[in-house]
Amino acid sequence: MTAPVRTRSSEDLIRAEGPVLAHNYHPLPVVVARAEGAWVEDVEGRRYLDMLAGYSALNFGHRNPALIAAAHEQLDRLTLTSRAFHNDRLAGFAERLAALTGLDMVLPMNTGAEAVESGIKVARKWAYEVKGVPADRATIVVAAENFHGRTTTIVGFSTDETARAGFGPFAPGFRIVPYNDLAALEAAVDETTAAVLIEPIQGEAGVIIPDDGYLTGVRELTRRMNCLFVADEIQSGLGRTGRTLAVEHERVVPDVVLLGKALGGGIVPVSAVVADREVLGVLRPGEHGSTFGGNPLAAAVGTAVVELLETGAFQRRAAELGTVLRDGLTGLVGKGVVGFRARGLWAGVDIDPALGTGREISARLMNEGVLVKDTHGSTIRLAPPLTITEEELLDALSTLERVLVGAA
Ligand code: IF1
Repeated sequence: MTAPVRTRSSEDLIRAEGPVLAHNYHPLPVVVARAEGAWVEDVEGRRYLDMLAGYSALNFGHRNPALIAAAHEQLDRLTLTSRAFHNDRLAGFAERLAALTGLDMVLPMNTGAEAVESGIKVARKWAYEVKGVPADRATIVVAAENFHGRTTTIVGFSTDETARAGFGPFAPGFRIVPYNDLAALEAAVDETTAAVLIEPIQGEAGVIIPDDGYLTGVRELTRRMNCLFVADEIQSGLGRTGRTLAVEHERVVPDVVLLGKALGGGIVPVSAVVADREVLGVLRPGEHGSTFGGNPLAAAVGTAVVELLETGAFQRRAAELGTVLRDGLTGLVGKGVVGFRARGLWAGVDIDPALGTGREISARLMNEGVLVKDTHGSTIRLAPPLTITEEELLDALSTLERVLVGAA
């Protein structure tokens, strides 16, 4: 990394945002100017280990050479056509993504929320056309503490008041049940149910991993009750947990898999609904779409992402380094960590509230050169790029230990 041309300081840039940028975020006071692999560098040239990785959008690291090369090559040839015409990158992307997930068909979109919205539309259409639910009566069962995005429909079935309050009225047709509770799910599913929509691991809720058997139970229940199992793998999928999909930990195959974040290689927003033909086949021309969905640049980057995952190397790495992460966190329990949940290279770490809020701990880690993000209360989440080295990971863990000892 070469020295940045410094025109405005971090402080100045943060101050300048105030009057001109909507205040829908409260970022840590670090202004990132460049990045490579697991490292980012701020305007002043200070380096930080990125232990958030864009909420898993950067699973393959910042500026992964294979992905950057695919993007460059595509930028020099063709960037956008709209779906009014075919483009030469889309068929290959869909073929490979379908094969990677073991499902038949792909509906390309852009952001995660769009994939969720698209999954909801497809599930409802399936309910009316295939299951025979009376018009406009379809219901979708979701879990409490879910996070599926920020659109009006999606925040309407959130249980987080900060995400919801002030944005109603909300779309009807959703039932909320406790997560990880098969009996509650069974009680909520009936002949109107189009789908059960859940995260296989709840990210925003604090990396909540359901009990063994929950996903299998959801699969059996949805099959028995003739409704779709829609798995939001937008954050959990594409290598993060040590498998291509988090549902693979229970060898479960959902009817619909929602993908996003890492599918765009940290370069462009790329999301997708992946499903079998009986489900995605309900869409006909004009019923759904997007100007940017399936654009050649997105398809080229997405194809390169799938190629990386086809090797299995990133999933293996996440599993192997996941053991290092788990061991490291186990060693911190009782030393400022009150508990944690981890799978692969993904952990929610509950810090002793006496030591500070998650935000305060995150700020102290930032000052020590490690970037993380808090969730609710005193929980921080760790999700480094899957390309992080063992040494870097151990370094981040010892920085966490130092910060916790310093806070005690
Ligand atoms: C923000 C959280 C992470 C997601 C799942 C769909 C989406 C997300 C499982 C929507 C998005 C985000 C978005 C980002 C913060 C982030 C987040 F803390 F809010 F929950 F990652 F943990 N399904 N997650 O996690 O995808 O439309 O954003 O592409 O909203 O600030 P998107």
